[in-house]
Order: sequence, then C-alpha cells, then structure tokens
Amino acid sequence: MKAAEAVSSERRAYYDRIDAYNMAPLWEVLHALVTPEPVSPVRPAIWHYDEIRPYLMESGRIISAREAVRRVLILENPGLRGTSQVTRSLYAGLQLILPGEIAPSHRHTQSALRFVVEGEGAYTAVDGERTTMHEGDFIITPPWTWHDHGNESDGPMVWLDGLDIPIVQMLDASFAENGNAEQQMITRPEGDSPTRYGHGVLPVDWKPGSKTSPVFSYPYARTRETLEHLRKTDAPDPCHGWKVRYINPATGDWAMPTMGTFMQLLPGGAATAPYRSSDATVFVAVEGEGDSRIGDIVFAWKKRDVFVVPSWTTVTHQPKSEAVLFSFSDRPVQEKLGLFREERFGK
Ligand code: GTQ
Repeated sequence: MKAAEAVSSERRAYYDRIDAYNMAPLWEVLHALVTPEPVSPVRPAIWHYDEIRPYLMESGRIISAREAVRRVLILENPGLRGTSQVTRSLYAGLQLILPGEIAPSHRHTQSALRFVVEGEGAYTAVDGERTTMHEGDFIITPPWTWHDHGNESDGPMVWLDGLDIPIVQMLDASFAENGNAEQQMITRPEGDSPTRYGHGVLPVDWKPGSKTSPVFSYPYARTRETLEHLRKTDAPDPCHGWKVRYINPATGDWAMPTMGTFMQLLPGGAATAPYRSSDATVFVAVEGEGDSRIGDIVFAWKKRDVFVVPSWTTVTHQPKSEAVLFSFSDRPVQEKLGLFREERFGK
C-alpha cells in the first residue's frame, strides 16, 4: 500500500474510477508480479518428530480413523498458516492409523505419496491391490484410483502424506468421491504391480493407462541397496552425496506427474556444497542425524524429522555421520513447463 499512498491524487482518482469496472493499473504492481528471482512467503521450517509425536498419538484418542476419514495432522508452513500448504504447491501431513482401524475407500484427482515414518505391517490398497508398509517405503496413490488404508498390525502406523492439493486447487480441478464400501475389493495379489512392472520387463502389448508409474510401491530395502552400491562405486556428488530419483520404469519419467521424489545418502563428515533450486522441497530424515543450513537458519534434524527448504534458498547439509534423506518437490511440473532452475556453488 505504501506505493499506492505515494501516487498523486490525480492517479488515485483515476484508479478509483477504473476500479468500478474491475480494472487495476499494472504499473503499480508489476515489480511484485514479475520478480527478478523467486520471492516467496514460504519459510524454512522443521517438525521434530519427538516433539509432535505425542500430539499425533493424542489425535488417536480424539477421533477414530473411520470418523476422520483421514486422521492427519497437516504440516503447515509457518509462512502459510491457514492454507493447508507446506509449500505453495504442496501439501504434507502425518497420518496415524491405529491397530484394527480402517481409513475408508475414496478417490480424488489429487496425487498422493505416502512415505512410511513409523511402524510396520499396515497396508494401503490401491486399485484392487494391497501393499504392506515398512519404514522408509515410498508408496503412490495415482489420481482417481480407489484407495483405503488399514492397520492389521499391533502397533501404531504413521506415514507422511504428500499431495499436490495446492496445484489442483490453483487449477480448480478437484474431483472426489467416496466408495460404496469402506474397503475396496481386492482383485490382485500383493506384489502384483512391482513384479509385473518393476523387473525391467513389461507385458508385451502394455500401454500406459495413466501418467503415473504402474509400480506404486518402492520398498526402502531396494532403494537403500542402490544407494549403498553407489557409495561403494562412485564418488559422492558435492551438493547431493549419492542421490537418486524415483522413476516410472515404463517411461523413465518421474514416478508421479506432479511430484518428484528423491532419496539421498549423505557421506559423514563434511558439509555438502551449497545448492539452490526453484523447487521448494520437503525433506524427511530416514537415517542418521545432522544439521542443515537453509538460508540463514540452521536446523538440527534426526531420523523422522521433516523440514522444508523454500524455493531458491541455498541449502547445505552436514550430517554427523552417514545419513539418508527422502525428499519431494514440484520439480516435474517446473521441468515440464520449462521453469526449473538450479544453481551449484563452489564445487
Ligand atoms: O489418504 O487420501 O493427508 O485424501 C489428505 C487428503 C491424505 C488420503 C491426506 C487425502 C489423503
């Protein structure tokens, strides 16, 4: 408003007259619309799992998974409170399912990823196939696929939900419906899609039915094996350590059309070289502990903590010893629109 106050009374009177016709002068706002580099309300943020876990468990006494439909504590960026956004394009939340509970079947146009944070043995069912969840697994719910979750194990199960809710919201393209039954019919054996599509072969006449990977479960054990192999054979990247991206094996493209997902192994000792990119990124610590400097702020993290690096904010990671980080961002969207930029400093 400062700029507006400085304008002459002649201009202000003119702005008032055109206002009645739902018009506004570009020259008063151009600098804020078209910035020389990203200017974001998103702030670096961290959720320490030790601190928030008691509240998550308390949610289990306040409401059932059935009543809540999805019993989730939304992780809201402190710069975006009230918007259900962890970055401007992404949603994140921690979902709790207690033994014996069911999160009923529904489907929606938003893509979802599950990153398993705590617990063992609950399942998510996607399009007639169940997947048992283990810590560190990355599991996909493609748009418009029926999905329900359940916990037949004897402990609480917690995973991070990552969804493209703000992207779908911006496009006004949200559609959703509830299933007729709480749990969908299981029509394929467990392991069907990873075996069918994830072994370097495809059924000969198979054609993609969607833009999402036909493999919807990426077990941690296999990703970890790749990272360990890279560690033994390759020098670490100065900015990333040993870092892989999850792919759709049928196309080599990202596993999901709107969200890029990554896992990286950071060598112990030295800090990574400074790096920044235009995709605000949500990280989950999977193994180890360390510090990350994000802009001017240093966060100390350990296993299960979640932290956010805003767009175009320089980050360095300094693990205490070897550590593993999972992360996700809107990079596939930015790449497809020709918007993605990154910058490496020093090395
Ligand atoms: O599991 O379908 O955290 O629809 C938010 C919206 C989870 C889900 C969320 C959802 C889901």
